[in-house]
This record gives sequence, structure tokens and C-alpha cells, in this order.
Amino acid sequence: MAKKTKQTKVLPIYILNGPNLNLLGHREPEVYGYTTLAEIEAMCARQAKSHGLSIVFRQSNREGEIVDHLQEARTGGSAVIINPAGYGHTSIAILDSIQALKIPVIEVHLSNIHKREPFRNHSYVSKGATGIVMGLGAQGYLRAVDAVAEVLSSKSRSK
Ligand code: CA2
Repeated sequence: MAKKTKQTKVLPIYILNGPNLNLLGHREPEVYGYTTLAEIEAMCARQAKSHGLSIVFRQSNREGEIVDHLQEARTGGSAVIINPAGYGHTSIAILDSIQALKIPVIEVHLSNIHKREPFRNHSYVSKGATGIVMGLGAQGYLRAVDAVAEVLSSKSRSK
């Protein structure tokens, strides 16, 4: 008789984006590139699918709403990819929410924040992140999806 194996559905990766990232591709393309956030969402969905994963993609201009999305990911997500944008440099509330998670967290920045103005050189989010991708533009989100796939599969292998 064939052995029944229990298939557990992998929860989606929450990809969270902070303030002003909705302007991507429309303003300051010389700093942040020409790719829009909608295009990044489509690219991430495709990349996740290639690893057998799915995504929930959000953008918010409000700190408290990002905290709500992180709390949602606590129970509904397998991992978080977050570009906290300006809040990365200021928000202890977002760091606290990340530290309450038991799932991998990858921080993404389109630009290399260490090459920029001194006030952008520090990120509170980095203290809670499993890993960080920066300076690769929109491609950085795809590398973050790859990193999540790798971390999740090594976690499931070690079970
Ligand atoms: O490099 C990144 O991804 C940043 O997180 C982007 C933030 C910035 O505050 C961080 O220091 C680094 C800014 C996101 C705002 O994006 C805009 C896009 C187009 C026009 C204006 C802002």
C-alpha cells in the first residue's frame, strides 16, 4: 500500500515596502532606477514561483501599518523581505516587530546606504535581520527571494 505523506503548504513570503516606494520609477530615477514597484512585485512573484513559493506584496507610507503587516506575517508568512525605506533609519517600533518574528527576515535597499549621506548609514532593521541585500537596485529583491528559498529549504532539510 502506498505510504501517505502529509503535504504541508508553505506560507507566502511577505514582501513589505516602506514610505515613498510607491513613487519608484516615476520620480528620481537617477537614484532609484526606472523599475516601478508594480514591476518589482511581478518580478518577485515570478522568482518566488520558480522556487515553488508565493508572495504577499505590500507598500505603506505609515509606520503603524507596517507594524500591522509584520504582525500578520508572524502567523501568516514563512519569511519577510522588507525595504523599510526611510523608517529603517528611525524606527525602533519596526525593529521590535521584526524581533518578535520567528521566521527569516531579509532587509533590502535599492541603494547602498553606506555610500550615501551619514544619516542613511545606520539601519535599526539590520539588527533584527537574518541577512541584508543592498546596492543592487530592483534585482536586490530577487536575490532576497533566492536567499529566502535557500534558508527555508535548509531549514526543512534539517527537520
Ligand atoms: O535604497 C533604498 O532602498 C532606500 O531604502 C530607499 C529610501 C531611502 O530613504 C533609504 O535611505 C534607502 C527612499 C525610498 C523613497 O523612494 C523614492 C522613489 C522615487 C522618488 C522618491 C523616493
